Amino acid sequence: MVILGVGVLAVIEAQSAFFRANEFSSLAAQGGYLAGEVRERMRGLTKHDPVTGLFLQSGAAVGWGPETGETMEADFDDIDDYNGAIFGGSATGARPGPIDARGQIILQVDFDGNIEMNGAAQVALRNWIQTVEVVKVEPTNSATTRAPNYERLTANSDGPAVRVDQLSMRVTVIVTYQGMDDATPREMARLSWLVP
Ligand SMILES: [Ca+2]
Repeated sequence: MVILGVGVLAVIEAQSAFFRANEFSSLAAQGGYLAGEVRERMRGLTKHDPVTGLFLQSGAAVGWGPETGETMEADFDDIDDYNGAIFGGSATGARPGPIDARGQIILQVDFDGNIEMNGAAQVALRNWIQTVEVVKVEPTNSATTRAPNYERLTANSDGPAVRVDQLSMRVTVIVTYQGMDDATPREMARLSWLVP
């Protein structure tokens, strides 16, 4: 009886471990997909606003983040607009999401392929959040981050002269998942790239 008991336990344990590993790999794949969608969405954008750019006024950076009137994600037209953007979830300041490469909200679909509805409204994909971080970095050393208003008018040991809008940018998309059994969000994907 003892041996049988151990055997059954072992089988249950093995199945549980398989389920966890399987769950993790499918969540990681989904996380990677959601991160890639944001990168696709941001592909081809200029670093700073195509009309007003990024400039200094009394030492402060003007043009970092969305410009006046750029309230919806669909209005975002440069990379710095996305800094701090959250797509999905209910945190303060969060936008509808998660979003795909066209900026459309990804919908919750059941096993039969039907879009879940809440009355007449389509329900967005649950439990997933995309967060975007944008920082300025040194063109010759992307590990060195700089404040939005940083510029260097003459070359020195830090590098060549760069005006406020001439630094490189590092964009990071962090994708988290929080299922019913998760006390806190789990980071499932983190995708970073440089914009020279
Ligand atoms: Ca803009």
